[in-house]
Amino acid sequence: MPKRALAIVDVQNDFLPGGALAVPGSGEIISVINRVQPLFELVVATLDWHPRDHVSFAVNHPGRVPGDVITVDGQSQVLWPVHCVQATAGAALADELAAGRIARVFHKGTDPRLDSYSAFFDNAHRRGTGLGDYLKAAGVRELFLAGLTTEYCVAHSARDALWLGFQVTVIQDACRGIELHSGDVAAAIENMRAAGVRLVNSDELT
Ligand code: VGL
Ligand code: ZN
Repeated sequence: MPKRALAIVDVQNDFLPGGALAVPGSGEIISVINRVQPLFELVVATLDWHPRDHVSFAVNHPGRVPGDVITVDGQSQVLWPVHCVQATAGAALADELAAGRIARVFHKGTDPRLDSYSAFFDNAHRRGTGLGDYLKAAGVRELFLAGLTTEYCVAHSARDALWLGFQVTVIQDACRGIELHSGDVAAAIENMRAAGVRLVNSDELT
């Protein structure tokens, strides 16, 4: 049987209720993620891990507000509130997330000039996080994704994982989206499905 891994994407305080970039319903996914972790031979996690001068923070662009979209070095960049600043409480994994089975944590979004939604590569596909090589070295063929946010980090990670040759499944009830614009989450799910991502609910997993 090919080895199955679960990647827990960005389940960090700033994306949870009360956080700097709180994602609606995000508190509900933690118990789901904790419940499914034992079904996987390997569990990894990612952390959005930005320097304070990060390009994605609206405050670093005078006159801009969160939700604005700008172009930086040819890359389209959505602007966000300050979130997941390296080594702050907001960037820490959620307290209630069971962390004992997480074999390794991968950091992303660390380049001040370039954002990284995907767990594998920055948005310009210039540098890898090490996750792809790590999973391949561990013999992983199937990657399952859970976490935040459905239409940004989960969707971009799913796309890159397919590109790297993994079979990819998104556990839908273990993810939540920002829905900056209404319909964004549904569109991301349809794009993933069309690209070859399998979408399941946690109760379908064995
Ligand atoms: C994310 C917006 C900004 C995510 C990260 O984890 O989906 N979204 N930074
Ligand atoms: Zn971010």
